[in-house]
Formats: sequence, structure tokens, C-alpha cells
Amino acid sequence: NLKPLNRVGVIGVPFEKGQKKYGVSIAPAAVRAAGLIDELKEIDGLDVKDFGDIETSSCENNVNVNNMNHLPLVSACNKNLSERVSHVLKDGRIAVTVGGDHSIGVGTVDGHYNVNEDMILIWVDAHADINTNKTSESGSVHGMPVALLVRELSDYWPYLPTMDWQVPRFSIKNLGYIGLRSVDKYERLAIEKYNVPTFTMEDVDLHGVEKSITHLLKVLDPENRKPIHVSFDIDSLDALEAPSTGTPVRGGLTLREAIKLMEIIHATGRLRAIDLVEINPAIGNENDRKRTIEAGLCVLKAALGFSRKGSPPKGITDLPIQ
Ligand code: 4U7
Ligand code: MN
Ligand code: MN
Ligand code: MN
Repeated sequence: NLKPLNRVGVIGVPFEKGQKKYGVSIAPAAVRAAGLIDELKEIDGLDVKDFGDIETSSCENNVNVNNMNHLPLVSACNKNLSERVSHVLKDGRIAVTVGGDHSIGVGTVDGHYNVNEDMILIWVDAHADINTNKTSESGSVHGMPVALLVRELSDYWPYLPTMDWQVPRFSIKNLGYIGLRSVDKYERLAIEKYNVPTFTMEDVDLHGVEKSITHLLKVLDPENRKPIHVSFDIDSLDALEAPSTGTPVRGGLTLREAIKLMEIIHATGRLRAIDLVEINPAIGNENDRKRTIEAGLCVLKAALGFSRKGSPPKGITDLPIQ
């Protein structure tokens, strides 16, 4: 049976070619500068190791797949990332990946699946990210990672040059969504076709975040024994909570709801990988930037065991005597 892990490995992914705006690639540095590693080390009993940033090659290969921007760059980055995530997991640590745009979910989930085939995936996002190159209106791969990962959709893709390293083996039956409020037509069709358990913002409003995530976990893993991967897009938060992101959508999770969500996931003891993606420090003013990064840090800390109750001094049972 899975035991709670108190070791984490941090990976930065300064990659932004899965979408069109400048800035997501500077998020790992900005989140580190805001104190990521030290704040994680403050969490009671947590052993934190920084595995550095992933190399993101800049030489554009000249293969072109219709309506899939920068596929060779996305592919190269994700191949490295997948290996790094597997390495961190094999080191007995929870893989904490700071992106980068959401196309890097291909690498984190691939790397996790290669170590834990029974993993479940909770996609926390305003968007479903389950477009193929045929259904996408943007051609941006950050709207496609889920469709690239799941084996049930593999027949809906053309041959993808440079992507041979990635075999979509993860089953859509092990996927659940929370936070959705901007879903494209074919994305909705896919979600309904495969009956993907989904808590849109409408559902979160109806049932509350606690019942939503508890139900999602119950449906995906009734016996409470599977490793959990959370892919957290900062735009799942309301645009007021996290303004510095490329595709903000109003009406999202409050920071307190996201913290509650993560505290519940932490309490399972089965979180094995978490991605924090789509923070764009180049969008908005200094205040927006600070607010967004702080929100991301709060979410990660809650997922990794930070308690809002505080933690008592280690090995001490009384107040200091005068
Ligand atoms: B993100 C979109 F059309 N669906 O495919 C698309 F609305 O990782 C948005 O969730 C994708 O931020 C958003 O381009 C990707 C669009
Ligand atoms: Mn996303
Ligand atoms: Mn999104
Ligand atoms: Mn976005």
C-alpha cells in the first residue's frame, strides 16, 4: 500500500512554445525568486531537493504538422522532462514541476506513468486541454496535452514526427477534471463520449470544492490506493486571484477553494506529482505578478502539507521558561 511521502523534488521548465505569448518561460525563475525552495523547506518534516531546470532547445526543426505550433520544440522539451520526472519519482520523491505552459503536462504525465502505471490524473483548469490539431482553434499545444496523453484518442491524431518517444498509454478512464468553465465544442464532445468525471465551476458552485474533489477521488479510485498526479493550471483560479496568466477566465476558484482542494489531496497521502503551470510574470503590473506567484506558492504548499493551523516547534512540549 502507498505510504505518505515527505520528500519532494522540484523541477523548473522554462518553456513557452506551447502558446503564443512571451513570459511563461520566466515563471520558474520568478517562482524560485519568490522563495519556492525555502518556503517548501519550511513545511514540517519535508525534505526538499531542487533538480534544476529542464533544457529547452531553441533550434527549430523544420517538420511541420498542420495546426500544431512548434511541435518539435514541444516534443524535445517534454522528452527531457519526462525523463527528469521519472528520475525524481524513482528517487522516492514527489515530483513538483513548475512550468512553463501546459504543453509540459505531456512530459510530466508521461514520466509519471512510466513509473506508476496505476496513477490517476486530476486536471485542475479553466480549460479542458483536450483538443486535437483538428479541433483546436488556436494551434497552440497547451490546449492539447490531454488529447496527446490518452490512448483512447490516439486514432484521432495524424502521425506526429519527433513524438515517437511518447506512446499514449494512459487511459482516459483515470482522468478527472475540476474547475472547468471554458470548454470548446469538441472538447465537450470528448468529455461526454468518454464520460470523464468532471466538476465544472457550475458543479463546484453547486456542491462545494470539498465534496467535488472527494467525489472525484472516489470515482477514480474507490479503494484509495492509487498514486495521484495533479496538473494545476493557475488559470483554474479566478482571474482576480491570478491575473498574470495567458488565458484568464473570470468566475474561477478562489485561492481558499484551491487551498482546500490541495489540503484534501495532501491528506490522502497519495500525491506523487504536481504541476504548476501557465503563470506568466510578463502579464500585468507588479501587483498582479506578485499576487499570481503568491497564489501559486500557496497552492503548492497546501498540496505538500503546509498547515494553516501552523506547526508546533520540533521536539518541544512547553513554552520557554524565563
Ligand atoms: B491552457 C483553447 F481555444 N481551448 O485550445 C485552445 F479556448 O493550458 C484554450 O488551459 C487553451 O491554458 C488553454 O487554444 C490552454 C481556446
Ligand atoms: Mn491548461
Ligand atoms: Mn487553462
Ligand atoms: Mn492559460
